[in-house]
Amino acid sequence: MKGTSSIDPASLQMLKVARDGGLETAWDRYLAQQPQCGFGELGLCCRNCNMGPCRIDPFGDGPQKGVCGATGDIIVARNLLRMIAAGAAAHSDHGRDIIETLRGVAAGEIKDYTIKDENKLKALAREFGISTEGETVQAIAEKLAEAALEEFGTRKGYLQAIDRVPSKRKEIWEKLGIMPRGIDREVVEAMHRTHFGVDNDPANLILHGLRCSLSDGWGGSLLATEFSDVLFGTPRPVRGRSNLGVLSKEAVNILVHGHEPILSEMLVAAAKDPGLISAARAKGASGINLAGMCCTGNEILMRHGVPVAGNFLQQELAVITGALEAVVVDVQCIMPALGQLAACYHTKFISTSPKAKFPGAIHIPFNEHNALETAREIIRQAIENYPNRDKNRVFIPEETTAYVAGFSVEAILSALGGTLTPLIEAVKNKKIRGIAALVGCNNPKVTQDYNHVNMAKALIARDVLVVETGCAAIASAKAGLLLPEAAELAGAGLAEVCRALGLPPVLHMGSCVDISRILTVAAALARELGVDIADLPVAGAAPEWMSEKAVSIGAYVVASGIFTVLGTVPPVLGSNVVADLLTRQAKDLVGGYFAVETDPFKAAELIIAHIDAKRAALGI
Ligand code: CUV
Ligand code: SF4
Repeated sequence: MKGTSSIDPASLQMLKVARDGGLETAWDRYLAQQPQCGFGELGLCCRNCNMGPCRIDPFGDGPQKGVCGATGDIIVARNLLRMIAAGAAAHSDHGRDIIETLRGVAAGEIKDYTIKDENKLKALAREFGISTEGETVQAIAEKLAEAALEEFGTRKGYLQAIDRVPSKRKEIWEKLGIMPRGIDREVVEAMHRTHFGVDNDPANLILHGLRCSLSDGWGGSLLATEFSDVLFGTPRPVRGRSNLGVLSKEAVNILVHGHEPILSEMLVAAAKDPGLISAARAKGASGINLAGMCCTGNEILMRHGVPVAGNFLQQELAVITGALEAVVVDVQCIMPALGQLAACYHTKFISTSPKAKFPGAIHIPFNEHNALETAREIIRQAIENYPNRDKNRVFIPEETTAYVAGFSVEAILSALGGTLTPLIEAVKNKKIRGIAALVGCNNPKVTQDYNHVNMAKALIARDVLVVETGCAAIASAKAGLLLPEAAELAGAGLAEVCRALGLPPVLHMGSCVDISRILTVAAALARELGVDIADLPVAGAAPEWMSEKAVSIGAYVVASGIFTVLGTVPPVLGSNVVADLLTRQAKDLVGGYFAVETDPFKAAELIIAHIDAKRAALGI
């Protein structure tokens, strides 16, 4: 859908408010960037050394080599590897912060968090070969945290969670030499290889890109998920509300945006503090209303049913409601535009991470050691700010939609009665045709939520069970697809399964790091069936992706053997060699491969055709 900004009525109303008020959003800035740089779009510019910058003429009239002699193929491959490295680094550094927190809790240095899921702690400890017999929870947690931190620089050969993978998959990775070793090591090696004068073979670069991404999917992201569950609780199905209408006209509104649940969990706790609630009332507010955005929103909606105000492209729109006392952020996917925009209102833009400072933000450093007190201070500042709200400038769209989220692997298993067998049976007898994972961001190149929602609907209508994370899942929440009632939009087979189990046809499995949950289910299904992950009737898609994290995700999903459709074009089309590697040769190498399809209906057809082919090969 070209030329329209969003299919979300709340976004459309807010965009009108923005226009009327002369306020600029990402959509305006996107237009102002037109036409975007053609070299950049194709991946053909290089700034990796100061003989450059260099660019390759895609039409063949101008230079075909950089100053060093690098061809377009080399430049495109190097640029892609750097994108993967940045994405893997972001997820993995997030994972490290969670593990460090667990380590501090276990050592008694961090007092404001507790271990919420001891069963998961013990299960992980066993996975790492740590004995749990007769040990205290504290002692187990300390050893487990140490072992997990080792994963970032481990020299034991490969990452622990690789043992979750079917042996066929391991053999493929070993044969190709892409078994992920240490988590940090693969990112460092990616930066080394793309330094001037190192790796100049496109295929060799891309193979390392796959290895680096695997250290994210089966490493950093997976640890982020598992250790968040240990610390904050493993998600269970929970109901909540979504979209900008969750903001309140009467209450102190605090929006928490970013990624790491270390911050958002503590804000959830502090927002319940009776003292703070009465302080809010003393200022004339009805109470404190905490709402989430993007992935940190997903973390707290999964665990607490906290309302989610929207996905990536709604961060500015939330400010434009004029009803936010504070936007509190940590890391990732936070637009630097927020500072200037917040200054047009009474809204305080509060940054909290030493890693992420923003123009126009008030910085309140948050760390695990002073977590609750800092969370209280942040909320206090928001409360103080409430009288500054200009009621005449408040416009909150009515839109809210209920959702059910919280489908961790454990929750799915318990919905299935403890084993994967009912799911496998439903797939075998074609009530469920296959499974598609829809993940990733919004991007102003795509009408907001148009690809997400239409792809999800097209897939469930054809009996494909859809599992989601990230901003894709929030799009489905807003569209009402995360409700058991949405089974009526599903094909007869899927609808029957959903009704029997009380499940929505689209399962919200969490934040972007929680794509590791999807990998874990896929690996378990493959092991159960005695096949490789690549043999499953399963596919992935990132219909509106924008971030480098999404590039790393796409790479590890493909490297894990899963066909993946991208809904926005990655900057690789400047090289036929690289494009061919990703969309064709990858199939022979790792089983998974990419397709690019910007039309969500055609993308759904690609997935259905892939699933049907896999079913046929399995003889089901
Ligand atoms: Ni981490 S990576 S915009 S919040 S999904 Fe949302 Fe998800 Fe993309 Fe960012
Ligand atoms: Fe140019 Fe080569 Fe330097 Fe890149 S590495 S900027 S292509 S000289």
